[in-house]
Amino acid sequence: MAGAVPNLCYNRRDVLDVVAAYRRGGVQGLQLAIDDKNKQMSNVHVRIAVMGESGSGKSSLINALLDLDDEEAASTGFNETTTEITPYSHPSLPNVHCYDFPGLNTPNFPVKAFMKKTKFAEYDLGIIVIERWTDNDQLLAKALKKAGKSLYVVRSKIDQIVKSERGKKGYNEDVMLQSVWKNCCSSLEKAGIGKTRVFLYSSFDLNAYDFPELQKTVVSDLSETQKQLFLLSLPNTSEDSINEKREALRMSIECMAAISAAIAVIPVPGLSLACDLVLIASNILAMRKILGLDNESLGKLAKRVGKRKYELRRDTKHAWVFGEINQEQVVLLLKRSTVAAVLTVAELVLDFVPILSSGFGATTSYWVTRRMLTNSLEEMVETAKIVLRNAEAAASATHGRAAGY
Ligand SMILES: Nc1nc2c(ncn2[C@@H]2O[C@H](COP(=O)(O)OP(=O)(O)OP(=O)(O)O)[C@@H](O)[C@H]2O)c(=O)[nH]1
Ligand SMILES: [Mg+2]
Repeated sequence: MAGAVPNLCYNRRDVLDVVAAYRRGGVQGLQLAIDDKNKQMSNVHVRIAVMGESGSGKSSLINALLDLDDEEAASTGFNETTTEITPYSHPSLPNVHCYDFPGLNTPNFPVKAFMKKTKFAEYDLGIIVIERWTDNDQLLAKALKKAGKSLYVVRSKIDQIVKSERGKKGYNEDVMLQSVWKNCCSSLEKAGIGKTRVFLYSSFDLNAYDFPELQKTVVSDLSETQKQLFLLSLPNTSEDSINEKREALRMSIECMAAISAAIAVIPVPGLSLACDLVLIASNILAMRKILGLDNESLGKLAKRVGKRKYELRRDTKHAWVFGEINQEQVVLLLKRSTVAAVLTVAELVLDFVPILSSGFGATTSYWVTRRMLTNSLEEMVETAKIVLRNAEAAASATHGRAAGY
C-alpha cells in the first residue's frame, strides 16, 4: 500500500491567510497558521456511498474512482460478496473514501433493518450503479435524497451493450448511447426520482463514455476544501484532469514557498545558497505521486493497459522524473536550472552587503523553493501528458477505439 502524501490541498484563500499571518506575526505567526491549516485539512473528508444491486458493478467503480490495484481493491466478481457497508480509502489521500454498499437484492437480506440503521446523512453524496433501475435502487435513492444528499446514477457495463449492438444493421454508436441514457432517465422519472444526473460507464474503458464527466460533476458538488482533495485523488483520465491538478498544485507551491521562507534553511554545498532541500524534495515526491508518475502508479497503469512501464515512458523528455528523488537530486536539479546562475550573482552582491543577509536568506528561500517546485511541476505535467497518450494508444490498440484505458 502506498504511503499518504503530505498536505497539498492549499487553495487561494489559504495562501492569502498564510501570507497575512506571516506579516502579522512573523515566522511564529506563519508556523501557527500552517499548523492550523494542516489541522483543518486533516478533518476534511470526502465520503461517497456507492450503492446498487448485487453484481451491478459497484466494486469495479470504486476501484476506478480510487485508482486501487488488485491488492488494495474492493473485491469484484460474480458471487455476492458483502452484507456490510465496507469503506475503502484512496491509497495516497486517505481522507477520500468510497463506501461499498451490499446489494439489497440478495435472498434473506434484511433490507428493512439495513435501511433503518444506515445513516445516509454521513455521506457527502451517493452513486447508484445500475444495469436496470429496480425497486431497491428506488429505496436507496429516496433515502439519500431525504437526507439532502446529491445523487448520481451510473449505468454500468456499457461495453457489453456496444459489443452486442455493434454488428446490427444501421448501428450508430452515438444514437444507441443516447437511447440507453434516455431510457435510464425515463425509468428514474417514472420512479418519481427528481433531478438526477445519469452517466454511462464501462470499467474496462474509463475514458470512453461519461466517467470523466462523472468525476467533474462530483468535484463541482463538493465544498471548496473537499474539491481540492477529491481533484488531487482522481486518476489522470484526460489532459484536462492533469491541467486541473496542475492548478491545484500551483496553489500548494505558493504555500510551500512561504513556509520555506520561514523555517530553518539548509545551505547547499557547492552553491552555498539558502533553501530547504527536504521541503523541496518531499513536495516533488508528493506531486509526482499525485500526477501518477511514481513507480507504483506507473506499474498499476502499465498493468491496466497491458504494457511495460518503459513503454509508457517512451518519448518523455525528463528522465529525472522517474528516478530517485532526494536531497542530492534536488541539488542536481538546482545546479542545472537558471536559478543557480542568478543566485551565484546574488551571492556575490551579498558578500558586500552582509547586513541584508538574514532577510536575503528568507527571500532567497521563498524564491528558490517557488521556482524549483514550479519548474519541476511543469516538467512532471508535460511527462504525465505523454504517459497518458502512451496509455491511450495502448488501450485503443486493445479495445479498437480511440480513447480510454
Ligand atoms: N463488461 C463489464 N463488466 C463489468 C463492468 N463492471 C463490472 N463488471 C463485471 O461485473 C461483475 C460484478 O462486478 P462487481 O464490481 O463485483 O459488482 P458489485 O456490484 O460490486 O457486486 P457485489 O459485491 O456482489 O454486490 C464482475 O465480474 C465485473 O468484472 C463493466 O463496466 N463492464
Ligand atoms: Mg462488490
